Amino acid sequence: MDQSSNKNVSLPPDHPRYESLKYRHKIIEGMKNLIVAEAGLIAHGRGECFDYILGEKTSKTAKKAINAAVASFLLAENPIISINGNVAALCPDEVVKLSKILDIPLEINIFYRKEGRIKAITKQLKSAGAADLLGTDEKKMVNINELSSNRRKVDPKGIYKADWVMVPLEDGDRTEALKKNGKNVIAIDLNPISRTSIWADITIVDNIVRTIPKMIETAQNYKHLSKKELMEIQGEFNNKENIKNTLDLIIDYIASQKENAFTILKK
Ligand code: PTJ
Repeated sequence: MDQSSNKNVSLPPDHPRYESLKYRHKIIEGMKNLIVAEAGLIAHGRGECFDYILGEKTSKTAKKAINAAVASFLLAENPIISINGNVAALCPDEVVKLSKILDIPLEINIFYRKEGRIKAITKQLKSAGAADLLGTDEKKMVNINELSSNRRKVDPKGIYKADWVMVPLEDGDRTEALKKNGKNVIAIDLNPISRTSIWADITIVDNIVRTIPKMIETAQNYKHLSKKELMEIQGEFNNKENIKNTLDLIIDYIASQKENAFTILKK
C-alpha cells in the first residue's frame, strides 16, 4: 500500500487507476501545503480529461516536439524554465534534474499570488536539490509588457532577459505576452488547441509527468551533438503540422475506443 501521498487514503499499486490517483493526491497535498492554487485542482482535472483522449501515453508527435525543445534549449543563449504550483507539486525532482543537466535556471512564476505560496514552492524545489532558483525575491521583480495578470512580474535575470522560455501548464495570456515580447516559447500542455498551444513555437502535447523524464533522457543524448546537428533537429520541426497531427491521433484514438467499448458492451 502506498500511503505516502495522502494520509487518509491508501492506494493499492495494483489499482487500475493507480498512476492517475497518485498524481491527484500529489496535487491535493500540494494544495494543503500552499504549493498548488485552489484553481490548480481544476486545471489538473482538465489536463486529466485531455490525457484520457490521448491514451495516457507520450505520442510520436509529443516526442518530436520534445526533441525540438531540447535542441532549442541547447542552442539558446538565455534559456529559462518557468515553474508554477502544479509543476512544483507533480514533478519537483524531475524539473530540478532537467535544469541541472541542461544548465538552465528555474524561475518560480505564479498566477495566484496568495501569501506564502512562493515560499512553499521554494521550499519544495530546494528539497528537490534546486540550486539556481529565480523569482523568489519580490523586491527584485520587474514587469513584462502586454500582461495585466500577476505573471507580469518576472525576474530580471530570468524570464525578462530570456530568449527561450519553457512554460508548462500555462494560461494563454502569458504565452501571448511572451511572444509579443520577442521570446521563443516552449509549452507543455495536454490541450492541443489551448491558446498557449497555438501561440507557442514548440508545443509538447503531453502530461508533464511523462514529458520531463523524456526531456532528461533526450538531453543526455543530445548534449554530445554538434551545433549543426542541433540546428537541423530544430529546423525540421513544424509546430503547426505537429499540432494537426496530434489532433488526428486523438480522432484515431477515440475511433478505436468506440470499437472497444462496443465490443465490451456486447458481452
Ligand atoms: O500555480 P499558479 O498560481 O501559477 O496556477 C497554475 C494554474 C495551472 C492553476 C494556472 O496556470 C491555470 O489556471 O492554468 P489553466 O489556464 O487552467 O491552464 C492549464 C493547462 O494545463 C490546461 O490546458 C490543462 O489542460 C493543462 N494541464 C493540466 N494538467 C497538465 C496539463 N498539461 C500537461 N500536464 C499536466 N499534468
